[in-house]
Amino acid sequence: MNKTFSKLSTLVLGTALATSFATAGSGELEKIMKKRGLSENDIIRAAKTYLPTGGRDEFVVFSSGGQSGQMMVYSVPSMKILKYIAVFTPEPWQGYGFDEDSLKVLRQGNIRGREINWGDTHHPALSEVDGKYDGKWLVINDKANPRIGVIDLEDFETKQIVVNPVFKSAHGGAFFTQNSDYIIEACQYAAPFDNNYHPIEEYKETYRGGVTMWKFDNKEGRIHPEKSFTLELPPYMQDLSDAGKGASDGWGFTNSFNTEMYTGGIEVGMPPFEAGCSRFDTDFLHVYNWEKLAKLAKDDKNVKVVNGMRIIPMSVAVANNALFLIPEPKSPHGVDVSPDGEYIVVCGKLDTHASVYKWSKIKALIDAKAYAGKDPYGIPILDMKKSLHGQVELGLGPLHNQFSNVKGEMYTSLYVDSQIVKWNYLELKVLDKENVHYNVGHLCGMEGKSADPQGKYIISLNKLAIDRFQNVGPLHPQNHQLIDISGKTMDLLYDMPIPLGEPHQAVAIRASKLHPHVRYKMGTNTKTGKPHIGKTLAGQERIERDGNKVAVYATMVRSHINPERITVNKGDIVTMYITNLERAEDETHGFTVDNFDIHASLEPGETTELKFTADIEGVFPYYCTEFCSALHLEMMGYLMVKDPNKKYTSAQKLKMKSMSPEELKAEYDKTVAVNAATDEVIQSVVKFLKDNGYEKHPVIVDLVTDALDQYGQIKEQKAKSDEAVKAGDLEKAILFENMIWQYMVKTADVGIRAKDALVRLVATKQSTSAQRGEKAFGEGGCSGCHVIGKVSSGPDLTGVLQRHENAEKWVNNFIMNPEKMYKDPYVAGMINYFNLKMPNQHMTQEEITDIIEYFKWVEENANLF
Ligand code: CUK
Ligand code: CUA
Repeated sequence: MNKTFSKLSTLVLGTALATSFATAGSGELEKIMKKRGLSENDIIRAAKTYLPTGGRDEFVVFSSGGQSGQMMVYSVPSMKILKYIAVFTPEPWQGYGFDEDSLKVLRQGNIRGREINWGDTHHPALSEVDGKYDGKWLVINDKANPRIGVIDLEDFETKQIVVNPVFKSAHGGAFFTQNSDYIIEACQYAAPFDNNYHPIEEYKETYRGGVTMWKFDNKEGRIHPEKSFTLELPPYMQDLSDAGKGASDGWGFTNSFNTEMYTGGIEVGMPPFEAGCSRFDTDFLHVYNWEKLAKLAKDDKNVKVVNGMRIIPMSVAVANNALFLIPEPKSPHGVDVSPDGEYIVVCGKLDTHASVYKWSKIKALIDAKAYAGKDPYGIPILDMKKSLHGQVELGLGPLHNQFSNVKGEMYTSLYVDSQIVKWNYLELKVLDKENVHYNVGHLCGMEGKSADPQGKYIISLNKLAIDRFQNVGPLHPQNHQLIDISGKTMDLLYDMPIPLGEPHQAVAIRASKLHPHVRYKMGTNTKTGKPHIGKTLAGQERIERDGNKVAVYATMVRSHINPERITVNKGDIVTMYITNLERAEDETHGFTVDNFDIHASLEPGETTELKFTADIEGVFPYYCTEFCSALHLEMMGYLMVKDPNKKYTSAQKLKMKSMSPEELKAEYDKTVAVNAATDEVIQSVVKFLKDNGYEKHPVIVDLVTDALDQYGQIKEQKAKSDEAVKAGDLEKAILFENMIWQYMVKTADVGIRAKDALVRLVATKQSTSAQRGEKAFGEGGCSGCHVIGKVSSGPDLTGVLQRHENAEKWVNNFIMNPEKMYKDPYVAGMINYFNLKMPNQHMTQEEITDIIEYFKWVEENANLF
């Protein structure tokens, strides 16, 4: 009832808004709405999510990439996908796994000597200080191969992968403790800790669950496996976890879904796993004091070491009052700790309720040793009722939770109902429900699992898309839906197909908390952050040979690779160290040698190592794979592999007609003249930049510095050219003059980019009317003869409002009825000069008014044209 009313009021408001737009916009908005069948609410939703060109969003989301083994970065509310981050799977664009340095990171994820080239990522987590995101590190688990990847948010690159040596899968991670001291990872599928065969009949005796507490250094951003430990747990299929915070800091919570310890066996006539796993009414929430366990783990007498992992046996944890169980509704999924750490919410996916546990009640039972019993492994059980704050019926298939900025308010996904439910966990009542499409798993609030949730939006991470998008074959994308939660009731704003893998969970952070850099210190190994052993500066390029090992120290800068020819013997092992010498933002070069399955992406300042065996004979072009400048295609060289055991006969030299000295002289003069003309253009751009105070804008200064860098190379080339002229070698001089031209083109390329950027920064803002006027000017036919800032087939209109008495009226009348003014002496003069009559473009009065507004804007910014 409430909801219908509010939706109705949005509609009314929407109509009013659209009407006012429509009046202002000469009915254009109305026309578009009609043509595209859009409702007023659609327009409001579009406005809430639209990001004008060049704009920035408020939040950045890091989403798991599911079976792709990668991560996805997008921004909210516009839902623009910004990047895929390579983590567990080779990724060619970033060169991940195709250059030696990233391959080293990828291969840290080998398991028992085997290469693993994919991952099943589920739960990303952001590093925290006092339970709040600090924007420094991002980690994610791989369920299929028990691993955690660590990503540096300074450059959004994976820096470390650690393998859990005792788990065989890892689902219940990654979750940071509130000051990022540890990362929680629970195993899910119980299995023996060792690597031996154990018959399934000995499941209860030899299969184990567990929680690994990975020690994390928040300064350096690395996991330290030697300082980490694992808490042994019964084979209950531990599912998700969360770290306590505030009141419950120092504790961890992990739920489970097979306390029956059922082991299936369809093939021997047993009912399937799913039947036996959900026989009991309750499973167990595991509650453990990780802070105490961390201290215990330091002492050898408390641990047994398996595959190098320090394991605290259940008996030790129990003897030290550090491990407890509480019944929870059967087959739960999410367990989530409230922002203040006082409430722990568990959703049973086979139960319609959410159970809200209260930490102070749990703690009191623990302190009083008031146990309701013990499980078969001797772990004390706390009474469920006495631990609960209460339960609420939410709907079918509640899974995961997120908190909002309003105290007591939270959001839960309902898998079976395909809904998001908003409810109050303090007052235990449901507030609102919103349909999603379809079957939501996790949901993502803005910093919604931190101690400082921001509210505003919820993203529903739906498993299915069914009918929502263009059919792209039987494998559908998933569907992330953005929901506005700023009002009393929720409103679904936007659908985003996910073209990568099933993203189980995503985390969102305020964009203002992220400070990634745009370039590296020259010669950096980006995977270690230290200077690369192959760092090569300009002038240090070389090829070194040691037996059959060839080391190439190369550089890349617009638009050449140095060296440009590499000749090796078949069978040589070639190592290439390449440094991108650029300082300019976004001047990435890519590098590959055709047919050798290697690729690197070199960001400004980065050095990378590439390695291959030249095991096939032939000629192989290598080239830059990023369109980095106007001379990008020319950024190439040749790898020539010759067989040392073969005799090669040289090809017959072609007799080419050589140029006469006069022809050479003519070409030389022409090249020099072209350079002089190009230089004039450059100088005019430089003058424009200086006149408009470019030094005041750091982004432009960067571009200008880069342009002048290129320009600075010309002197040396000119000297070489002059030297060649003196030596009588005009052919060589022409080549050097051409090189000068290349540098000029590159200078102009960046210079003009700087000019355009500067114009945008310094021009006054266009009014909506002027914007429409510019459009009408372009579409109405005016631009066919008039170019602003230039005389073309018609006069330049800059200053047109200065040229006439009562100019606005004059221009208005002239556009409206040009024929009537052909006799006006000024107009007659123009007709005579251009040999053209201004035609009647049949503009409306509104369009003409807008065009005059545009002319005013042109006039204000006349110096920029
Ligand atoms: S899980 Cu997939 S919907 Cu791995 Cu967190 Cu719940
Ligand atoms: Cu460098 Cu293309």
